[in-house]
Amino acid sequence: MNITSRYQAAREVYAALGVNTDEALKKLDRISISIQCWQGDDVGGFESVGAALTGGIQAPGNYPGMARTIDELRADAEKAISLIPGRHRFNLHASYLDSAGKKVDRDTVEPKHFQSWIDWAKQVGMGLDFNPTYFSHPKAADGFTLAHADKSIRDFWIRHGIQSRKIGAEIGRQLGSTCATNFWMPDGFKDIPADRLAPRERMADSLDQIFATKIDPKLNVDSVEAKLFGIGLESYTVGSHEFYMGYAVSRQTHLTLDSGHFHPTEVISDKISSVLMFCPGLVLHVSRPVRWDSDHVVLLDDELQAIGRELVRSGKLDKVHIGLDYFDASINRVAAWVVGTRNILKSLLVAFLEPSATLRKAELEGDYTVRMVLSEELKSLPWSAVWDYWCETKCVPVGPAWLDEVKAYEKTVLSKR
Ligand code: RNT
Ligand code: ZN
Repeated sequence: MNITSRYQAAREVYAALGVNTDEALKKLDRISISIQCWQGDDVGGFESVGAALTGGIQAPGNYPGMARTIDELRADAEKAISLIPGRHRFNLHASYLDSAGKKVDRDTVEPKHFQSWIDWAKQVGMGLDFNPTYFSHPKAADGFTLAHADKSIRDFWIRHGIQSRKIGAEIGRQLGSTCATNFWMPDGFKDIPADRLAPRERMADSLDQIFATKIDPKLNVDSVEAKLFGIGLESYTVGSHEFYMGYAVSRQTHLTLDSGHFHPTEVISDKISSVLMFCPGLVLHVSRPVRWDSDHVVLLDDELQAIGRELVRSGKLDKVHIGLDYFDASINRVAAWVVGTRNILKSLLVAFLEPSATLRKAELEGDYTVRMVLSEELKSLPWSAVWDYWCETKCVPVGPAWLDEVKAYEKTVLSKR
């Protein structure tokens, strides 16, 4: 059976449950995933002084072919997006600036250092998102940035935050698409602090200074990202979940939920509805923790499907910026981008194909048997026929065929690096 006939058969199966597959695909068409630049080069970036990766994050592995220049990273990203259905976004870190070889410190980054990225984004038809970089820098070497006890170091990082929002706003203006600027600071202690409060007060004060200037939310929205702990910062992280939930709600910023930033059995899927009730918007860093915040490639596992369902069921997708955050250096980096992005899209498709009204009705009527049995039956419905059809209509390879293209690219391009 060809792809279209398989799709037509699947359409009937879903129609019998009251689900319109054409409508589901229209909704999927509107989804943009923010693809993390840092998967392409193991969070290296392009500052002229190459600093080691710090901040309690790691990209273990040494798979050959890592992008070493901006041109290589863009070429790799273009290869990846050619294999991903739909129109997406690219998520930049400040350390990926294009300063034409000149040393530009973090507190003096400007929109002009990202102009070539904006031009590239226009050319490939993607939106951009942004992140100030509060790690891999001498002024972050002792584990503190915006919460540092030394005012001069705090001020340096405050200037970085202020500049980063200007870059975000300029990106949003030139591309005509809101830039989500995400603030994650690693600040914390390896060992038990004597004072848990003062660094948090300093962090809130620094952020207040950074966010003091209002920016049109059509151009740029600010988000803050919490974390449980980082490597070498096991005892105390200033920006914990409670800290940022409180901060984001009281200041009405967006909140970023990263799947790897909670206790090992704690999941972000259950947090989405609450954040959407109290914050103006939500940024997701979809990742996959394996025993710790290991940033493994996103797989189509139970939690990813739960995230997809919660996003769709919320009815507030317009308030959510879905981004990916993993960096695996042990496999082909282009393949890592493609498989993770296709997986989050698959999870959203499955969610769009859910007969949610029927499930809610069963729940309201107390018929938990129907709720459970129907949910189980949905797992084996032919959603993959709908997915394949979508890939074909978007002119990207169907099924595992995309891997052949990545392998050919590895042979002709990556292996020559
Ligand atoms: C670190 C955070 C942060 C980074 C990126 C590179 O734990 O998840 O979002 O991964 O900014
Ligand atoms: Zn993250």
